[in-house]
Amino acid sequence: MNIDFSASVLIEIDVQNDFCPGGALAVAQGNEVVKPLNNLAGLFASHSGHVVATQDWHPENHVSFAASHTGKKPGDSIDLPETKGQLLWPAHCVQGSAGACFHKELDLSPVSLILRKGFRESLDSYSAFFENDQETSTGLEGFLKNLGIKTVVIGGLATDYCVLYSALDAARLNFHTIVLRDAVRGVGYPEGSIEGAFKSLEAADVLIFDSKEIL
Ligand code: VGL
Ligand code: ZN
Repeated sequence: MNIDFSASVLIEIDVQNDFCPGGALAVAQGNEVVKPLNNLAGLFASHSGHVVATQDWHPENHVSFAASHTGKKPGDSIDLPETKGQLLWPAHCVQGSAGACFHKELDLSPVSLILRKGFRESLDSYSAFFENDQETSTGLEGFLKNLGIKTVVIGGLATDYCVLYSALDAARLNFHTIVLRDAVRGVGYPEGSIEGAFKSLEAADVLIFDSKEIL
């Protein structure tokens, strides 16, 4: 796969302690995305200078936390004014907490932009581009288009939530979009969600590659 690195960005989604083993919303082998992402980040930084890292960044009483709703537990879902069927999670990535910090081995030196999302109390954000109302922009589209970026390469956590929705939005916004199979791991809830995510990505013409294939 020949990528024009000068017009490409690597987006590292939510490589945070709470999504790694031992964290509040642990993704199995979540820590294993760090190595392939570090390997690629240096390459992107030296060619285009563009590596973005996103950080899930919730207030303590965030609407996506089961504990914010009486009688609800993680895994339940509720209808919100802007988001029907919002899944509820254990409290995670609380602003300023250790769980919200990036995995300590994630190399942040090549990262040019750290983008925080999900920081409004009553709105969740899976995608790096739009919050879950699918209208409120994070500003990332404008940032990338201003830089002349044409290709978006995505890795990180979790395959079936923030990676999935970020990649679907990137494709919809007409970026050439690639998800790195070896640099993503998924939550796997509800059952089949990871396989379902790969199917949705393929249906949206998102390419799925091994990081080796673009090195
Ligand atoms: C995520 C669930 C809740 C993710 C974030 O990063 O995929 N998943 N918040
Ligand atoms: Zn979250």
